[in-house]
Amino acid sequence: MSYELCASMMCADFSYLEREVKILDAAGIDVFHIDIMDGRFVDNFGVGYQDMKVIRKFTNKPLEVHLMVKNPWNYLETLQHVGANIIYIHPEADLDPATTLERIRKMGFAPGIAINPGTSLAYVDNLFHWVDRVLALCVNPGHAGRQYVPYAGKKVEQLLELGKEFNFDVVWDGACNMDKIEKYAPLGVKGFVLGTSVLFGKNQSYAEIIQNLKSKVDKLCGGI
Ligand code: S6P
Ligand code: MG
Repeated sequence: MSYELCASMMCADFSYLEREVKILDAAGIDVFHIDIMDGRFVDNFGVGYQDMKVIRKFTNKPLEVHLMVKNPWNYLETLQHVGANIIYIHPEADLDPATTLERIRKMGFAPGIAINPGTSLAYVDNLFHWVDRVLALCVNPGHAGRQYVPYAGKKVEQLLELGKEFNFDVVWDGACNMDKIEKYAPLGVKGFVLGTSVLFGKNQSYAEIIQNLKSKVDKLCGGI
């Protein structure tokens, strides 16, 4: 069972962005997670295009973009120029999310949807046909360091079942700590977005944290 550790770049130290990217890359991060916000869909501004260009310049690993914006269609062309590989949209932020997801795939990105704690699976069920990945928000969106929403784990388990039926991967975003990874990696969650809960602002180096995490999870997932 393979899994991906994704660094939530809005939590990085932007005074040293180049160094942060290089260290995370060398430490074994699999994917760089980029939160883009418009101050309207959520009350914050995350990573900008200019920052993404810097991240792209110093890593060849996949960049997954989590668009917390209204009308995500408007952002797609620019995202091609700044090197995105995977794009998640929030269905509530788009009048016709299926058409946007279709366009995302045609443009060569892997399409995904992000599901807020307050959005039911029933609301998005016709979109599972269109995606490669589903980002399960386990905190309310917009900020790092938010509190885990207690029913999110059950929703992730339901998504894992749906993922088998519709052939998509499930990625965990928000309040992702060691306990959550140890429990949900063996259940089949593919990606874990690592933010302030486990990776950034700690007394250990990124390399130590990532190695420790990988060795624990590898044992639980059968030694891979
Ligand atoms: C939140 C955003 C996330 C956070 C990340 C922070 O809206 O989508 O990607 O940056 O979850 O992690 P933590 O561990 O601080 O909750
Ligand atoms: Mg995110």
